[in-house]
Amino acid sequence: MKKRIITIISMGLVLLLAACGGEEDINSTDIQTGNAGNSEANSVSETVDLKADNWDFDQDTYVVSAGEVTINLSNEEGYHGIAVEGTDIEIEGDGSATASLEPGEYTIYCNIPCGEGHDDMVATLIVE
Ligand SMILES: [Cu+2]
Repeated sequence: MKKRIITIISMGLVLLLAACGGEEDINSTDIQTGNAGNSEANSVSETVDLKADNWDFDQDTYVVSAGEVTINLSNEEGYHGIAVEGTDIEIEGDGSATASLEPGEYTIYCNIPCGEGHDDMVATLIVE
C-alpha cells in the first residue's frame, strides 16, 4: 500500500513540475511579444526642416535615418519648391511631404523656375 501511495504522490509531483514548465513557456512568449513592440518603436519618423532663399538652401547636405522621412519647406526669400530625385517628395512653395526612404544619397533640387540662380539650388539628402 505505502509503495502505491508514494507512486501516486511522485506522479502528482511530476504533473506539478510539468504545469510549472508550461507557465514558463507562456512567460517567455510574453517577453518575445514585448521585444517585437520595441523594434516597432525604433522606426521613428524623421523630419527635415529645409529653408530656401534666392538662390540657395540653408544647408548643402541634410542627413536622416532610413524610414519615414518628412520634409518641411519654407521660403524665406523668393518662391521655390523642392523635389527629391527618385522619391515621391515634391513641394511647391511652403509645405511638407512624407515618403518612406531607403538608405542612399538623393539629390534635392528646386522644381520651380525661380530666376537666374535656379540651377544652383541643389542640395544632397543622405539617408543612413
Ligand atoms: Cu528654382
